Amino acid sequence: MKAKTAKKVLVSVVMGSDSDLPVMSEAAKILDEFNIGYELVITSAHRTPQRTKKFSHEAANRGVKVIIAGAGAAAHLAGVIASHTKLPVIGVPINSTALNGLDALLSTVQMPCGVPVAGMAIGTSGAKNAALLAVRMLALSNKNLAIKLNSYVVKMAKDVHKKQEKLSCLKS
Ligand code: RP5
Repeated sequence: MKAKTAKKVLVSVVMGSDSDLPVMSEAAKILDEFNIGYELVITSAHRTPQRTKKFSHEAANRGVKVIIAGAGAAAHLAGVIASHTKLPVIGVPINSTALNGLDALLSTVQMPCGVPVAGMAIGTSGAKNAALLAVRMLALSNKNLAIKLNSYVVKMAKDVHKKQEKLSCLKS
């Protein structure tokens, strides 16, 4: 486990394997954009169950506020982490098998009552939204972050308007 920056780590971006990194790095890019301290952690619910348990038990005490967990196949990582911590856990299903991520999606979202995981979409959209959801959670108690989040949403809407204008120019 390695801190990405000297900033205080508020978000753990966890993944089951390094093969998940191309997708999960999309979450990291969003966190960078918001200047949020995060760490990248590889641990597997199935291959390293003890490491996953230890990570989950220690995360809150280390100051982590939100955990984003991405995994493919029979993706139990987010659910197992959520069973060992009371921190909010956001699950990202990854398309890494012949089932194109449907296996991971169902494994991530179909949690039994009592152990919540916020399930995202499969793949990069899910990873990006996981980071944005973490930003929304952190923004509840961080005014500067709330302002940045507002600007992000305003820019997103402006970009849609620009696309419309571009389209209208092409048509006329
Ligand atoms: C899952 O199995 C990982 O999250 C990954 O998506 C998938 C395949 O892992 P590798 O065989 O590429 O290490 O546990």
